Amino acid sequence: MNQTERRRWLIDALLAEDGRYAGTRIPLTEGGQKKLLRSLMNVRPPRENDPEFLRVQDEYLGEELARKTVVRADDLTPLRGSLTLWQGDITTLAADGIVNAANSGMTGCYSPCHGCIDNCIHTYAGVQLRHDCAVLMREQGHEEPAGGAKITNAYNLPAKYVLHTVGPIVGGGEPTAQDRRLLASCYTSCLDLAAEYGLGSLAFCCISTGVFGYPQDKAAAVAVETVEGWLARHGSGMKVIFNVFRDSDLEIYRELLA
Ligand code: AR6
Repeated sequence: MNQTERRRWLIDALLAEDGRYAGTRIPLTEGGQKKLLRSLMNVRPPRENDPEFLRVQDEYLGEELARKTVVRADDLTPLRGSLTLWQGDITTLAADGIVNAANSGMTGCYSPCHGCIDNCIHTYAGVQLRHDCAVLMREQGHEEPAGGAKITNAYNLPAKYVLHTVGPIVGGGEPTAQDRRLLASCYTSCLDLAAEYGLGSLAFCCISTGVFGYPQDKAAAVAVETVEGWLARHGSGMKVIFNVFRDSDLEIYRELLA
């Protein structure tokens, strides 16, 4: 199969899973088909996956990744100690671990083609990620509290592992002392887990500063202070990458790390 055939095969397979999709018209353009495929993946409940589906999906996502520029964490130059700053899409970063800003359900974002990092990570990792998260959540038996962390394989992403953490919901106002504690705890929980798994590099996104509305500058200050404190306390040389997406965050972190 070529890439177009794989995409059509995956769309057909996902449409066939749910009777409500009967009669869905498949767009003719590549862009339209990509959007439909991503949407179908985003809304799909976690489930055991058919090996044939996984084979085609993994070939498809592997080829999509091959068309992107992947940045290796090892090639990034730290700014201060082992603290590194990098702007870009975290799904194109080859680090030992990347941090996902998850929600308390912890099985990804179900809103079709939503612009959050959770949606992006689950889309390009593949459907195995949601299944693994669902298994972890079933074992846990309750929603994920803010400030903790869980680790899974990264499947079709260039990273080795995804660390999932739920940040505090602030909604744009002044963060409380508890919000600050919870955000700091997201960073330390991820670092603890990364150390436990022996990761040499870990990329943090700007947790809570998108949909959850933690003011960007205040969140960045917590992030840098917490990570620096943790590295010093543990005498750790782990390469920590602050992964920013927006230009405004790039400016904020540049100043903090100057
Ligand atoms: N690569 C790196 N950073 C990204 C990417 C990407 N591909 N996409 C977005 N960001 P958000 P939150 C940045 O909203 O505030 C989800 O729906 C983005 O610019 O993704 O913790 C979850 O399921 C921002 O700086 O996470 C939760 O319901 C940062 O990632 C909720 O959002 C975090 O923004 C969590 O909200």
